[in-house]
Order: sequence, then C-alpha cells, then structure tokens
Amino acid sequence: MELLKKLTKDASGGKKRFAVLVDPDKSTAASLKKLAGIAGQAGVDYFFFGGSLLMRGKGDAQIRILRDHSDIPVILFPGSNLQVFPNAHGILLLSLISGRNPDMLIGKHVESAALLKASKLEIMPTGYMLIESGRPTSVSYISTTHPIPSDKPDIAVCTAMAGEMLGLRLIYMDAGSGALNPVPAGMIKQVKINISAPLIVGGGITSPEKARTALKAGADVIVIGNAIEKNPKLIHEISEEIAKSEKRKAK
Ligand code: 1GP
Repeated sequence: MELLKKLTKDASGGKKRFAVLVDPDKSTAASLKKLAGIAGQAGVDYFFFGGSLLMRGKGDAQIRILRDHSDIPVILFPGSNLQVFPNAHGILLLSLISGRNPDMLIGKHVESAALLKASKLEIMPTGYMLIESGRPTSVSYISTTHPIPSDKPDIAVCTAMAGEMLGLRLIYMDAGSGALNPVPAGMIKQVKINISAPLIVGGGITSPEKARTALKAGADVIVIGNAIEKNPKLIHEISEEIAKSEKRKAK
C-alpha cells in the first residue's frame, strides 16, 4: 500500500506508529546494519532519513544498507534539497509552516520540483511545525525561523489547521533534534482534536515515559533519533510502549 494511504488509514484506525530518525552524518555502514537488525526485530514502522547538514554521510549508499538489511520503508526527512536520494521509498515534502521564511515554505520546493517529479519517490506533502523546546535547535538556526512558543497551543492549532486546509496531508510537530523538552502534551492534544491529518511528533523523546505521553496526547507517529543513537536497545522499549498504547486503545 502507498505510504501516505497507509499512514492515513492507520491514524484513523487509532494505530500508533514508530519512526526511527537516521542522521546520515552520525551513521556508518556498521551502525546502520546493526540498527536495521534491531529495528526489524522490534517492529519499527519507518526509517526517517535526514539531518540538518550533510557533511560526511553518503545518503544513497546508506539507504541501500538499510534496505538490504530490513523491510522497513525509508522516508526522506530532508534538511535541504541536497538530501533528495532517489533510492528511498518516499519523501516528507516539508513546508515549514510555523515559520515565515519563503524559501522553506515554497522556494526549495520549486528548486527541487523537476527532480522530485522525475524520481519514483512517493511525495508526502507535510506541514512542518517547529515548537520551542528550551534552547535554539539546528533547524531554527538553519531555517532562520522562530519556533511556535510552547505555551501557545492556539497558535499551533491554527497553524496546523491552515496547513491542512491548504492541502498538506501530514502534520509534523517537532521540538527539534536533541530538544531539551519535547512538544508539550497539551499542545499535541489540542492540535490532534482540530485536524484529521495524521499527526507526527518528534524531538526530545528520550524515554518510554516521554513516548507514552506523546502517544496518549494524540501523536499518531512518534519519531526518535538522538536517544536511539545513544542507546539502540531503547528501540525495543519504545516498541513495547507502542504495543501497550494499542492495547489501551482496544480496551
Ligand atoms: C528531530 O523529530 C526528530 O527532527 C527527532 O528528534 O533526535 O531529539 O529524537 P530527536
């Protein structure tokens, strides 16, 4: 099934999903093989692939390793248009709707449009919202945008609603990689009840407890990068958390 269709069907059926963020600059062939093995065993649903910079990572080769060593779909989560690797399964085509930088709202998309159209990547139009998380993050610095203040859920709700009304098919609330504080539960809850698009939440989720909080608040997909780089075994604990939240839902 197409990725977007499946994400939408799962979210509307209350099925929670788990994405592991792979930063090409922090990965080696050996770390990717190991990660693919653990993630495959634990039932991870997606690899999101991308980072703010591309300094050392060899994207195509790294994606090939992930695909050769697991059946988990690889979805690009590009930090720039240098990160369009055609051997992934799909791409989150991010419009940074929390910011007012025209380049991030539409400019980069125009530059990449012909390349994307010619690729076989499944295009997943995504409203990307940065949420303030206690300190400046790489994304806010690189994108030169202000995140939405964490105590202003109404701004987050209206931003997500506007993104959905513009036709974006996924909403991604991100505290930023390595965030001190994850997206507040109250804000996730408010956004979730005001949109019907699947809601992806990431940034600063470092423990099963934080994952549970985001899932209970209404995240359909949780994304974890840093904490898993530090401790790949956390993948199993988070997968168990996803399974528990499914059971809670079934009761
Ligand atoms: C960042 O949402 C992702 O864009 C994941 O963040 O690395 O903090 O888990 P972490």
